[in-house]
This record gives sequence, structure tokens and C-alpha cells, in this order.
Amino acid sequence: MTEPDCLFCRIVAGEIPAIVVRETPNTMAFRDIAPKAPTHVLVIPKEHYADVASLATDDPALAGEVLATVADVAAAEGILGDGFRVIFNTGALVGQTVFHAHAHVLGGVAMDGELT
Ligand code: D5M
Repeated sequence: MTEPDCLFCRIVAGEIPAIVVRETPNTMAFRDIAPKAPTHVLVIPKEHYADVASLATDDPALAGEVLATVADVAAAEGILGDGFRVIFNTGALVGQTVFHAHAHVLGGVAMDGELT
């Protein structure tokens, strides 16, 4: 299922350019357009789900594939050993702006344990 007006569905369709770093049959990883860390990659399911909660509820196997791609991206980016952060903003209240489920994979710099 795709949403014609969804930015990330349009990236999956090749209608909007992105720097794709990894692709599997059901997932895609591309660099964030406004990176917040030396490594800042977004990992998405190709199928449209508004957020990670609906993804995990409706297709837990696909949610697992997204996490497997997160780990593969971290390894490929060389941040698996030093550590990295994974964020799924879920809902406008906490800053979700693109309503297609996505994991932010952030690394390459020291971060403290504060979550905000
Ligand atoms: O994160 C949405 C993220 O999507 C935000 O960090 C910017 C990024 N973004 C927006 N447009 C693009 C394009 N065209 N390519 C790559 N990255 C993009 P959220 O968690 O919803 O706030």
C-alpha cells in the first residue's frame, strides 16, 4: 500500500531523490536531508504505515525487518562498535513530521544519555 501524497512513499517510488544507502525487498535506508549527527540515516518500510506503532501492530514481521536493516546500516556505517541511537518519533506531540514510519539511526559522535 502506498500513499500518493506521502513524501517517503514518493522516495520509495523514485519520484523524489534520496541518497539510498541500503535497500531490501521490503525496506529502504537513506540519508536524512538535515543530518543531526555525522551518521544520520532513516530506515523505512517500503509499505506505508503512519508510524511505528501501527507498523508493529499490523505487520510485526515487517517491523522486525526494519530493525534488521537498522543493524545492517549501523554495521555498514561503521558505528556498530562504538554505539548508535535509534529513534522512532511517533506523533506530532513528540516531533514526528513525516507520517510514514521511520527509524532515525544516529551515530558517529558522543551523546549523553538524556533523551530530550
Ligand atoms: O523526521 C522526519 C525526517 O525526515 C527529518 O529528520 C527530515 C527528514 N527528511 C525530510 N524530507 C526528506 C527528504 N526529502 N530526504 C531525506 N530526509 C528527509 P520526523 O521524525 O518525522 O521528525
